[in-house]
Amino acid sequence: MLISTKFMTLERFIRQQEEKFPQATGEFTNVLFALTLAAKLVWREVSKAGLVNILGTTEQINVSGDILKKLDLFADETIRRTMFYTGHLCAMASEESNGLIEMPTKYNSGKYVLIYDPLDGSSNIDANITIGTIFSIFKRVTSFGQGNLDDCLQPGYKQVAAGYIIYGTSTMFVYTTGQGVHGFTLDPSVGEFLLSNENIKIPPKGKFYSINEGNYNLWDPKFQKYINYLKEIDKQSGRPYSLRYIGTMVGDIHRTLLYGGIFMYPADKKNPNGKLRLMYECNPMSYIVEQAGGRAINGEKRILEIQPDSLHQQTPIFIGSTEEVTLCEKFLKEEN
Ligand code: P6P
Repeated sequence: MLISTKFMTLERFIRQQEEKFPQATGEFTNVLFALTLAAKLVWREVSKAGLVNILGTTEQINVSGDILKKLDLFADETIRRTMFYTGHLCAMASEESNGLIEMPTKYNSGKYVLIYDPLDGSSNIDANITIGTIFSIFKRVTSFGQGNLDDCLQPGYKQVAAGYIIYGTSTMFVYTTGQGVHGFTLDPSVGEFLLSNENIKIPPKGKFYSINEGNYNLWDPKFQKYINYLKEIDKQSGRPYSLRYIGTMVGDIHRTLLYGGIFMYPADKKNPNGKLRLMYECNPMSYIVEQAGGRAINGEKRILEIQPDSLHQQTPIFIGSTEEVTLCEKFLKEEN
């Protein structure tokens, strides 16, 4: 069978993107290549988790107190091992670890910083519901040697790349380097991510809202008013909206990216700064959604403009179609 000319692999696409930058040294490309390998290694375990005794929990508790699933641990260690030896990273931080990851001395003075959530939505693992890996890449700000917190705690608009791998009905690698958002679907028969969604653009409007309504009584009254507005019956304005929520940020935002709508995790009485982490979840997803033509705010400003002061800080997030985020923002900023 002739290989279709559409056979655009992720590696070839990354290489083509690099050719647009004559001054490129290839280091950044190698970091992305290593990430695609890590994605395939994690996919291999996630896709057969039900078959081997890898489900269930470990006795370890991670920084956010979630029960650490065996797959979480596997994904975290796989990404570390694959990324350690690129030689192009000076610092790495995982959502599953307190501080910076200890890197091998000979390989810890590269140009880039990798911040990642190895397995987002892991509470869904045993129910075979979509989970994902999220990554964010910055250029270092210190001049040489091992990287430090200063290299990590940069505002999101300084990211040089962000992406996620979604392990769902099929496995996709979706990423941006500031040249649009592109999606690649894994063809397990050849073990390659093939271009399936070039230059993804989020619809300006959407009929889905995505949120954990169980927290309704914990929300600010202005936000409750906005959610009630979405549920009113008014054909002319396309209301009521439909609620879609799977409890995995990667899955909920991937659907929002493709179908339009809005995903939200606001502050509430239980989580006064919101639940989701700025560095590991909100920054990368916001960079992607903005690159696809959408918006991402914390209620006051762009997520990407928040100056982080700690690796695990949380932020409220309202992200998705421009018109939907702008409507939500109007309610949040309403005078009392
Ligand atoms: P809740 C998963 O644990 C996660 O970090 C995100 O992937 C998801 O959007 C959110 O938390 C779900 O939180 O409070 O609705 O269970």
